[in-house]
Amino acid sequence: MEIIDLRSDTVTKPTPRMRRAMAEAEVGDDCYGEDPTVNELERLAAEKMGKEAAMYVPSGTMGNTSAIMTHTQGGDFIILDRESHIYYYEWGNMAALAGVMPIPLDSPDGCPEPEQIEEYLARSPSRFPKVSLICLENTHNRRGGLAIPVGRLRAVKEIASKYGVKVHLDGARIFNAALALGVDVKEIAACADSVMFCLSKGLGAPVGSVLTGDAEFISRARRARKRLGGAMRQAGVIAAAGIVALTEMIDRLVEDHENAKLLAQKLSHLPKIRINPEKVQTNMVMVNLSELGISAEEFARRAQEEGVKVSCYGPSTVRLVTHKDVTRDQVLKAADIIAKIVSGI
Ligand code: TLP
Repeated sequence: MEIIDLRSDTVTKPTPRMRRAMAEAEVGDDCYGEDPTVNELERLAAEKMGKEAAMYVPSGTMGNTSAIMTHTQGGDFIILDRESHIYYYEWGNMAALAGVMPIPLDSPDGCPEPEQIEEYLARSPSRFPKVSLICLENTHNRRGGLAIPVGRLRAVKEIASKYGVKVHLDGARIFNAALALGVDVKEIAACADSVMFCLSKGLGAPVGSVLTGDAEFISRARRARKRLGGAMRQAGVIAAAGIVALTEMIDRLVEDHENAKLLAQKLSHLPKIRINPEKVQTNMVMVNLSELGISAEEFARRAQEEGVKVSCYGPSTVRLVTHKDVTRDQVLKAADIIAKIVSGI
C-alpha cells in the first residue's frame, strides 16, 4: 500500500544531489575548525540570515538550547509563547541545562504583545528576577504554521532593546515564513539577536540545524555545543547536504504551501471538520475533530490503516504537513481518504 506521510516535514529524505554531495564532501576535524564543508555551510548560513557568524548543530533542539545557555545565566527568566516548541517540546532543557525559568505567555497568533512583555521587563530589578531573553518562533508550529509578520517581531525586538534584553528566534521554518510573508529572510532575522533554523525539515537535509548571531555570541555558543556533546568531527559529510538544502531547496517550498492550501480547502468542505483555511499560511494544516466525536489518536490510527499518516496535536486535533516528498496528486488522494474516513464515522 502506498503511504502518504503527512506527519511532518522532518520525514523528508535527502535528494540524489544531496547524497552525491555527501559522498564527495571534503572533510576535516570540525573541533579544530578544519572541516571545509562545515565552514562553508556556516558561512552560507550566516550570509543568508544577515548575521556575522553561524554554528552547525545536529538538531534544532540543540541549536535552541545552545542559544539559551549562551544568552542567559542560571536563575534568569525567559519569556516565550506557551505553545512554543522550546517550551512545549524541548524536554525542559531551559531549566535542566541552562537553569532558567520560563514565563510562558498565551499569544494566540504566536507572538507575545509588547505590552505583555513589558509588564515583566519593567519590574524593579532589585526585587524581581532578571528576564534576560525573549524567545520567538517563526513559523509557529503549534499555532498552525503561522507566519508572524515582521512588524510584530520588530515590536518585540524594540521593547527588548529598551530594557537591554536579548531576543532569540526559533526559525526552524524561517524560509517558509519568509515565503509566506513575501520578505527576505534577513528582514525576519534582523528582529532577533540569534536565529536558529533547520536544514532537516522542509529543506530536505537528513540532519542538522544552524545557529546564527554575532561573532562573539557564536564563539561562546560553541562552548555550549561542546557541553551538550554536539561538537562533531568530520561533520562535512552531513553538512554537505545542508549546503544543497540552502542553495537548491528554498524556492520549491512554494509547492508545499500551495499543497497545504489545497488540502485545507478540500478538507474544509467535509462535515464536522473544523479548519480555518485562512490560517493555513505555510505547509501545515491543523484539523479540529471535536465535532466529529472521534479522538485524534483514533483518527490517526484509522488514517494510517488507509495509508495516510498524520500527527496528533492535542486530544482532538491532528496536524498534516506538506513537504517535498508528497506530490499534489498524493495530497488530493489523502484528502479523498480522509473524506472516506469522515463519512464512515
Ligand atoms: N518539530 C517537530 C516535532 O518536534 C514537533 C515537528 O515535527 O514539527 N523548533 C520548531 C519550531 C520545531 O518544529 C522543531 C521540530 C524544532 C524546533 C526541533 O528540531 P529538531 O527536531 O531538529 O530538534
